Amino acid sequence: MMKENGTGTVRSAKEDRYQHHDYYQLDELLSEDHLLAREAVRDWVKKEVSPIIEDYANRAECPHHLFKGLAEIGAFGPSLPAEYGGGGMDEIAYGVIMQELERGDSGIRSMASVQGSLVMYPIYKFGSEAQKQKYLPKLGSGEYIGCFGLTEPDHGSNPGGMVTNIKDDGDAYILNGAKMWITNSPVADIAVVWAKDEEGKIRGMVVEKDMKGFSAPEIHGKWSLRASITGELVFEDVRVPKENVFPEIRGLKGPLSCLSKARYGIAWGAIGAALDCYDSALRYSKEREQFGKPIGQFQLTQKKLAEMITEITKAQLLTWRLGTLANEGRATPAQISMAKRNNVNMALEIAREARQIHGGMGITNEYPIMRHMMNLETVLTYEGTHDIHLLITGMDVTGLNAFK
Ligand code: TGC
Ligand code: FAD
Repeated sequence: MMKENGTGTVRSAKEDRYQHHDYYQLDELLSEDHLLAREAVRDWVKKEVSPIIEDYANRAECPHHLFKGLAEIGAFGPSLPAEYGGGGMDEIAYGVIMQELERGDSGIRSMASVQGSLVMYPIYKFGSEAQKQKYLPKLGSGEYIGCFGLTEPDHGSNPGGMVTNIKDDGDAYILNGAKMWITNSPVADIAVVWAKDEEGKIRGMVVEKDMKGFSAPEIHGKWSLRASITGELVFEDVRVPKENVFPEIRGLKGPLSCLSKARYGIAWGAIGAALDCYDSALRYSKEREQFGKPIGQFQLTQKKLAEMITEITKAQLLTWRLGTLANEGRATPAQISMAKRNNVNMALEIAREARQIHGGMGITNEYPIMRHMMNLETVLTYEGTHDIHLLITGMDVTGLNAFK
């Protein structure tokens, strides 16, 4: 769809003209399966996400109807075993899928991150066989929506201080407390919840939406991640059967190991948002004319674009290597922190530069830039803030802990 704006011809971003950018021919490092998975997700995003996402973000509404489609393209737990509802692929396939989803919108990638890495993964990793059989197939097929409750109103960066708690009551535990900022909670069928037992040890459990005393009110007023629904989890004497509690895992390493899985996906995903901003800015710089020539001919515009593709290429290399380490089971939490922090910050800076290249048009929803930029403010904060990940790297290289 062409649009005349009086000073030249500019295309509407709702017609998704995205083309992949691979400056260092890194696609040669991907397998046929990775490329096929990526293409399938890219096609799906162009068909199902791009035409509607600006409207949903504008109305601050979550396109729930995409859950089934996400399941069909294998976006839930791509690297989890197929017999447990996952995709049976490797960690790089998981990464390229997250990248394509976030190229569409961080909120769509969030849907997949939470479902696959924060709900299916802990049930797969820590659940009893009965819990796996009961929940994983329904989560993998999108029949159930899940959410992950770790953050509390007074305990965000420091989840170890949580006050949500369980007390033994025969064949059940009585759960009390509240969780805050929980992606998908108002629409979730089940919540993976982390709470302290009477010894102060963190335990994980599956809470079902119909359990008495459990509610999940929506949080309104977000300027970021507007096409994703966020809410609280409130527990008032909720009776959680013991069979719903993960049998073995104790301590913060339970939820933190789920976060490692999701942070890895975000490291890949953020590159998708950066690529979309770069792609739009590059095209705009060739189509938009000022002073009688395309703005892409000005050195200052070229500097912006050259630095963008340089940073994207560095992030692609970092993340590909992280993926090979993850495939070998050797990616450390600190390495994942470095990639999450670097890539999200890189994407946010690229969004800001891309907005400048689009001039005034960059602030409108004719282009995806402001939506990505606002989304990335959340991505910079959730799954561990920018500064928390810096301190994780600092701790890793010095051996000295800034948190204690
Ligand atoms: P600390 O004493 O360092 O560690 C406790 C235990 O956990 C182990 N551990 C990890 N294990 C696996 N993966 C990781 N990434 C791990 N990090 C630490 C650690 O070895 C230890 O094990 P053990 O056996 O000795 O008990 O814990 P700490 O209390 O000092 O906290 C450290 C800190 C600050 C790094 C941690 O609390 C942290 O990462 N804070 C950030 C919180 C966060 O990321 N929250 C995210 C909430 S979920 C979310 O945002 C979802 S958004 C979803 C979406 O929409 O996409
Ligand atoms: P705080 O921890 O209060 O941090 C405020 C500031 O203080 C930050 O800049 C932080 O870096 C800084 N700070 C804190 N401690 C230190 C320190 N030791 N040294 C230096 N600086 C420090 N959580 C879930 O459990 N499940 C979800 O599904 C989920 N989804 C989310 C969706 C959205 C849209 C958002 C915004 C958040 C979501 N979160 C979720 C919560 C998210 O993980 C937290 O917001 C995040 O961990 C930060 O916690 P906080 O907001 O309480 O900030």
